[in-house]
Amino acid sequence: MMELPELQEQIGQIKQDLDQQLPNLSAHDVLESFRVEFLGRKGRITQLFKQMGTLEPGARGEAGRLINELKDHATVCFEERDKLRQSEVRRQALVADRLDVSLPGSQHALGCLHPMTLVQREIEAIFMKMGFDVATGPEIETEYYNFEALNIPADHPARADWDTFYIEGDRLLRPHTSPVQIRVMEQSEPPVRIICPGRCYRRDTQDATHSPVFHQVELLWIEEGLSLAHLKHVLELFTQEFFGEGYEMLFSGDFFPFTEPSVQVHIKAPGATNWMEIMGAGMVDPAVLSNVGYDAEKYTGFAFGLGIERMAMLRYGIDDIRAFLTNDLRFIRQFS
Ligand code: FA5
Repeated sequence: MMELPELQEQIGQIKQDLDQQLPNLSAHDVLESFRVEFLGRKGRITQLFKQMGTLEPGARGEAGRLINELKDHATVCFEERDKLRQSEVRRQALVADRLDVSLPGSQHALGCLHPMTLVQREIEAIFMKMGFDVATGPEIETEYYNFEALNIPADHPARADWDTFYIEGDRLLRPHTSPVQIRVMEQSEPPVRIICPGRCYRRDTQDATHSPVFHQVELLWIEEGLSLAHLKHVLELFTQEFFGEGYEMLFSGDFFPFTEPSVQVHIKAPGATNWMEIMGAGMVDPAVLSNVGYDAEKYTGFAFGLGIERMAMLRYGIDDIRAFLTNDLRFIRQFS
């Protein structure tokens, strides 16, 4: 039979050993051997519980209370140290992962928009503010939309005015944006108020003001009661807004099979001596209105097609259209 004081002595010894180890319990393996030594299945505290059976029954209650107290103490010590260890592991991971924000970052080269895109967007914004919608059409067109519907039959000499790239059959690369007018009118009833920006192709010899690939913006307004005065007013508002003060505008007579009367519009920059032809324009020919099923007695309207490159040249004082296509970043970056 064991006496209670003997067990109390053992408890005191175990507590002393346990407390001695506390300052060193930081690493995982030390903590683990602490747990095994005191709290494990064969640990010293578990052994104490087993010895209770050798006590007199009257002393067992007190012994159980004392051993449980010791067990609670050991458990709390273990859990606190384990928590500290885990937060230390996390801290070390954070330190190892630390980002030095004072280091120079990696540089990403910033692109910029091509002046053609900028000018096209600006033109669109001005006309959208006036109430025009933006429409687009295919760059590969048919002879019907590019010529016939625009009142230029197959044998008409005016076809030669558009030095067209033919592909095969009746397909061609559109030399102007006017076919989009027809496509839009076929799909909608008057009033029609649209602009159509896009790329065009011509077998033009390249020089300072001509390129085989260029851009136009077409405008079309069909409604009752429109006259050449409305066309002139829209153009004045537009050039004023796009160029600002000091630019002059000149109208000269011209011929297009799809407008009657037809004009060419020329612009002169402040201080310049030369006029630059920037667009063809006119009142939409009644034959074109009839081709799309509109009542030509009731509706009138006007249209124009302007060259975006030439607008940009005038605005920025660029004297050669080829600058837009040479991909010289020093040139392109000036505009963004
Ligand atoms: C036409 O293309 C007509 N479709 C314009 C039009 C529309 C008239 C609606 C009436 C009603 P023109 O061939 O003149 O017209 O061309 C119009 C503009 O496109 C020219 O003033 C010019 O600014 C531009 N342009 C024409 N060819 C070239 C080219 N090869 N390079 C650069 N710009 C060009």
